[in-house]
Order: sequence, then C-alpha cells, then structure tokens
Amino acid sequence: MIVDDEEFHHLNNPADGIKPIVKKYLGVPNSAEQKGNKVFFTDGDASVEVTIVNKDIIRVRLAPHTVFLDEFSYAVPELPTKATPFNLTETELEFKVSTAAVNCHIRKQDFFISFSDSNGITTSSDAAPMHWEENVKFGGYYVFCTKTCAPQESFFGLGDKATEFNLRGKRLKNWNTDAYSYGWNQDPLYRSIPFYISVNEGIAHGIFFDNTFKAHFDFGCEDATKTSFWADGGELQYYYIHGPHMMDVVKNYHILTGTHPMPPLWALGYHQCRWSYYPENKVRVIANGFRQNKIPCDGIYLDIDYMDGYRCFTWNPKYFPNPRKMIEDLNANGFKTVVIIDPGIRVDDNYWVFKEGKEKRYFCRRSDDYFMEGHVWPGRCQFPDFTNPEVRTWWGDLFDDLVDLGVAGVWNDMNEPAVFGAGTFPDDVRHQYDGFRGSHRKAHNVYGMQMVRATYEGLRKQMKNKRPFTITRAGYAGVQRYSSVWTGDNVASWEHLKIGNVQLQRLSVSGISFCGTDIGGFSGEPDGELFTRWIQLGTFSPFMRAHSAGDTKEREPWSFGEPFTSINRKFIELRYRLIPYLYSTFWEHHRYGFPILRPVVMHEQETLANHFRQDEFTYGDKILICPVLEPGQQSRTLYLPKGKWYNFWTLESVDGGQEITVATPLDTIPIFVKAGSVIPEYPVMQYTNEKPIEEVKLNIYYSDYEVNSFYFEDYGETFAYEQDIYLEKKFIVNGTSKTLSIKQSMEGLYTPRYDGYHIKINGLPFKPSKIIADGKEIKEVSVNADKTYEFKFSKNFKQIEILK
Ligand code: MIG
Repeated sequence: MIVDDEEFHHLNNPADGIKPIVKKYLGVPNSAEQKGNKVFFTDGDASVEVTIVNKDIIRVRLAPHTVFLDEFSYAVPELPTKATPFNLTETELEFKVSTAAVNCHIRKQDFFISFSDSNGITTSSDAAPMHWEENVKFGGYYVFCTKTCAPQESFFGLGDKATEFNLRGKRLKNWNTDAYSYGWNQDPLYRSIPFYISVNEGIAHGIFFDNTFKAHFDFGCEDATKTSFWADGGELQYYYIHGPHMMDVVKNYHILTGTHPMPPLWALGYHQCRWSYYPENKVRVIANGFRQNKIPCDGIYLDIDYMDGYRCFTWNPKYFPNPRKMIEDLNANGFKTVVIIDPGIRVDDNYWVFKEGKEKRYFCRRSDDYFMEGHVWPGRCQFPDFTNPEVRTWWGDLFDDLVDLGVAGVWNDMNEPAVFGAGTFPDDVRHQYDGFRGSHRKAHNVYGMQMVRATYEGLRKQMKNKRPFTITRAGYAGVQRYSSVWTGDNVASWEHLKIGNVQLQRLSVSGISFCGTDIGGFSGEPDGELFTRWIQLGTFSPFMRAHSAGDTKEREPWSFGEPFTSINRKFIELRYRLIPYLYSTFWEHHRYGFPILRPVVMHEQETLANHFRQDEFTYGDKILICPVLEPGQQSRTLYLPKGKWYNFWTLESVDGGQEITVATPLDTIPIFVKAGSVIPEYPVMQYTNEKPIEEVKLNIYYSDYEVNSFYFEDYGETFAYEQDIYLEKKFIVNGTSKTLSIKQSMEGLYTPRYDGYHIKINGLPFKPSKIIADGKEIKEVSVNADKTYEFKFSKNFKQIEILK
C-alpha cells in the first residue's frame, strides 16, 4: 500500500479570518422579492427560492451564498408551467405565500418555513432553519432540512425499503445498491425514491427531496419530535405536495415525475424467468410445458447465458444457433421473448460494441481520465455513461438487431451500477450529466434510470409504433416513465413473501406502480406451499413473474406436483380473466396518476390503526386482496374498509369498517369485491390475444348506493392511445330493495371488435321478475343456484333495469 505522506500542505500565507467549517443555519429573512411564479428571500448571504408549481405544489430551494445551481432534474423533466394565482403578504411575524390550497409561511424571527392548508391547519413546519456544511474535499455542501414530527404522524413511501410499511421511527438511506439476498430492515436496496408521504391527524402531505446524491431520511428515529432529510451534496431542494388525501399527494407526485406509459397487453400476463433457460431446446421445453399443462403464459426470459461470453448484444452460437427461428417459433406458440442486458461492456478490441464505445469515447472515466474499469459477468468491463444523451441514443440504437430478431422486451440488470468486489463505481468517476457535469456521487442514483431510459427510448424507436416492455432493477424518482421494476434478489422464505407484499405497496405509492417480486424467491428453495402462496400474491402484483437463481431446483408452476399445479393454474387463469380490469386500472394510473396497489391507509387515513395495516390492499379500487403469508395458515383476519363488500369466492355480502376472519385453505386467498362494482372479465386464454375476444363478461355486484366503475379498451399494443384512439367506459350501478340499474356511457374513438356482453348479476337481494335493457325485455336469463343471473346484451347498452 502506498501512503501519501504529504496530505497536509503547509500554509505560508496568513490563515486568519478563515472561518472554521461548521454547520451553518439560515439567519433571519430580511426581504421578499417576487419574480413571476417565484419569491426570493434572503438573510443577506444565503437565499431561499419559493416556487409556486401549482395550487398544491410548492418548491423550496436554498442557495448558501445566493447562487442557485442550474435548474436540471432527471426526475422532473419539465415543471408544469400553467400560471397559478398566488398572493405574497407580509406581517410583523412572517412572510406568507398563498395559493388557493396552501400557505407557505416564512417566519421572520428564525427563517423557519412551514405549510398550512386553507383552514389554517399547519401540516409541516421546520424544527430548525435549513442548514448546510461546506464539503472541502468535493466542493459544495452537505445540505440538511429538519422538520417537526408530530406524536401520531406516520410516514409512507421511499420506494422499495424492506421494512414496515409505516416508516415512523426509521432512519433510511438512498444509495442504489446490489443487495443480493437482502433481509428485513436491510438498507439501502436497489432504488432511490426520495419521496415520502406524511399523514398526521387525518391530513396528508408529501415531501419530494429531489436530490440525486446519497440522501438520508430520519422519521422520528434519532429524536421522536423531528423528521429530517439531508444529502451529501447537491442542492437543498424539495417539493411540498399538499393532500389532504394520500391519493391527492400521489397524483400530484405523478404530475411532477410522470407515470408509466401503457404497457403492451401481453406484459400484464404471466411471465416465466430463470437464471438461465439454455440452451435453446430448454427454452422450447419450458414453453411447451406451459401449453401441455394448460397454464397461461405470455413471456419467457433469457438471462445472461444466452450471450456469447456475457457480451451484450451477442448470442452464444452453441446454445442459440438460430435465435430468429427460436423467437419466431416462440411467438407462434404465444410467447414473447425478453432478454437481459447489463451495463458492463467487455474490454475486448474484437468486440464491436466495445470498439464503437471506445472510439466514440462513450465510456465513463475516473477523475484523472483513466477509464472506469471493473469486473462483472463478462470479465474486465467498461461502462457507458448513460447520463450523456449522445450515449443514450447510441445505446438505444444497439437494440436494432434484437428487435429485428423479434425480441419484445428488455431486462436491465446490474445497473445500480453493480461491480464485483468494489460494489459500485468509486466516487470520482465523472459523468456528463446531460451537460450539467458531475461525479459519481451525483450520478450514482440516476445511472440505472438513465440506462433503462436509453433502452426504452431505443426500443420505442426500433419498434415503430409498438409498445416496448422494459424492466429495470435500479432506478430513481421518475424511472416509471421508462420501465417496470422488480424487487431484486429476494429469498425463498415466508419472511420474504411478507417483505415483497410491503415492498410492492410501497413502490406503488412511491410512483412505481408497475412492479413485482421474483415469485417463489430468487435464492433458496421454496416448497410447494410457499410457491403457491407466492403465485397467489403475484396474481395481484401489477407485474407477475416467477424467477429463480441458477443453483436452485426447477421452478415452473408445475414443478411441485399436485395439488400445487392445479392451484397455480387456477390463480394464473384468474390473472388472465382479470386482465381487462387490470388494464383499466393501468389506464387510470397512466392517465390520472392513481397507483395500482392501494394500501388500506390510502382508503381510510383518518383512522390511526390503518396506518399500521400492511397485509391487505386493494388492486385498483374495486378488489381487496389479503395474501396468506404464513405456512399452514387455515384462516386469517383482515380489515375491510367501510362500505359493502362481497366475498369473491362465496358471494356472501359483508359489511366493511371491521376486521373479519375468513378461511384460507391453500386453494384460496381472501378476495373481496366492492358492492356496486362492474368488473370486466376475459375468457381464459393460454396467452393474451390467443383468440379474438367474442364477448366480454361483465360481473356486476349489487349495491343499494351509487357506485361508478371504469373500463378502458384500446388496441393493446400501439401508441394510438396518444392520439386519443381508445374507449373509456363508465358504469353507474345503483339499487333499491326492488331494483337494480346499470347505466353505461362511453367516450373515445376506439371500437372493440366483439359485439356483446355476457352479463352476470351477483348479490341481488330479490328474485327478478323482469330485466329491461334499453327498453327491451330480456327473455333469456339463466338463473344459477347461487342466485346469480346471467344474460347477454349489446356492448353498447345505455341502461339495464332489473326489477323485482
Ligand atoms: O450477479 O443475471 O437480480 O435476477 O438472474 C447476478 C443473473 C446477476 C442478478 C439479478 C437476477 C439475475 C442475475 N443477476
């Protein structure tokens, strides 16, 4: 080891007057100056900028010596620009910036910043003035913000943290990390989403700390009366997002950071993955296994062994001599092929990707201009700088051959970035950062997001008007615009089934709705029961994929024999039946910013006990799920939010607002449907679009109060929806003790190919004597033993009346 003996330089100039490095706090604000939608405050040295983004979102920035950093964010590509009316007022005690919904108070005595709603209720307030400390080694500042933490305040969000859903009492860190076989409370993990939601006394607000450096959050951990967040560099910049409902906060967070684009319909089916299926014949055997076992499946994955020496964009000629033919045959059999692509490019002058990247100077470099080199699967590697737009375009174009071969989706792994031994890149690696320059300290947390962005944008270009499918392991706030995610290398244990259930709900309220876990657990061996319970959770995960490490036993839905195979089939079939419902929920996410999974607290945040419920959640807004998370569990207790519900399996009606206990034999999990729901259903197929849809089943659940449901339809695979080619249907269900009425209205330019609905009425409290649809009596009605009624009618109906 070589020791640097002259770290210390003698000073021959007077050091008097140089202040020691200490934390510095804002002084007192002595003026307010309005410029457009911004108001600036200063204590004479430091400046604070308050930006009115919209009536619910206010951004705060701090500049220690009045010089703000360039306005650039990977998370928020464009601040909404619609002018929002606001007022700036001044009293003896404070300055106040007010929109129709929020007041931002700047206290004159000490520069404390707080927020209140239009009723004057304070929702968030500083417990110390914003502060910072100079960073001599790297320049810039460590930046800190400390707010109060109320006695009963709860905290949610921050992405994929493997800990209780409610983050109160925790201290957590954001620094993307390859966390193989992580455990409960391990932190940090693969993604950094510096956004949290607070709920206090029934009122929610959000804080989005848009800072890509290593960042820390403390929710009443060090001091139960304080909530703080800080970062190792960058700017103290955060968005205050007003509620009052958690749903409002999440929707507004999506206004800032965007939503997932619509996925291709097939991506909502079941996916089968393994490290790795090879050679080609193995892939075919697995695909045929699905068809023989009559278990639906849409996607099959090729992990790193399909490549030649792990070189990205190559094929192993021995294992995959004719990928085009294989992919074609898989396609004909209803399987889409997804391939893995890692960021490490093998240093090898005979490898065209490396040669091109080297010639074009696209690989990352250290501070002294050496290349950033590290070992990953291919051996010695260099790494593209995905924060350079030119590199992203180049990378995106590298997918042309794969797309030409028929590949439908790309899986980006190892993009934290992960490096064997060292863990990740050293801090001094330089990044172009879209022209705003930075070391790895600043770019680390966005590296993976920019990689999958390059991948997504490239695929979108190559696939013309078809929707690409992408999945990434690492990410930063806003990654949802480019990709789905999975929760990384989990373990085949009951504990991990629980962790996964919490992680998915948390990702969903943190902007990343399209998420899933490795069903069955990546490392270790699940038994049949654990695998089946995981398939059941996966059925209601927005993304559903089984995956396993290479050193484990076979892990397909039929690997465990009976009764597991049949139960797995039943649930995967249920997944396919509910695809039109999931797809509609996805549209609500994409278009309106609703999360797909909604924890109980999101439905009833005013009740404190709900802040601690983390097992049950709704899938969309109509179906409540409570997975079984313990071995041998024959019954379980769960909470149903207020309102009326139906047990999905028995159709028994149950009042919400209470805990109930239901039987949970291995072939069921608790599923409840909200009264008044209209749930569209497809016939079971072995893969999406196997056959044309001849009719759509509408499951209608009686209610004696009015309930709206939505149903979205379009082509399912193009971007025509961006040109408004889609159909949004709305159903209104309302009943009395003698009637049930279902109204349908629609808007949009798309015409589905099927003609009719197969309507099933559930939970009717009376025996119908007449069913009238658009003024015509329906004669052919089947009456079932469970008092459900079925009939057919045109998909264009306006109103159906069911009379006692
Ligand atoms: O160093 O590609 O999380 O899903 O199967 C391991 C092999 C690299 C980690 C991923 C996992 C994948 C595996 N990868």
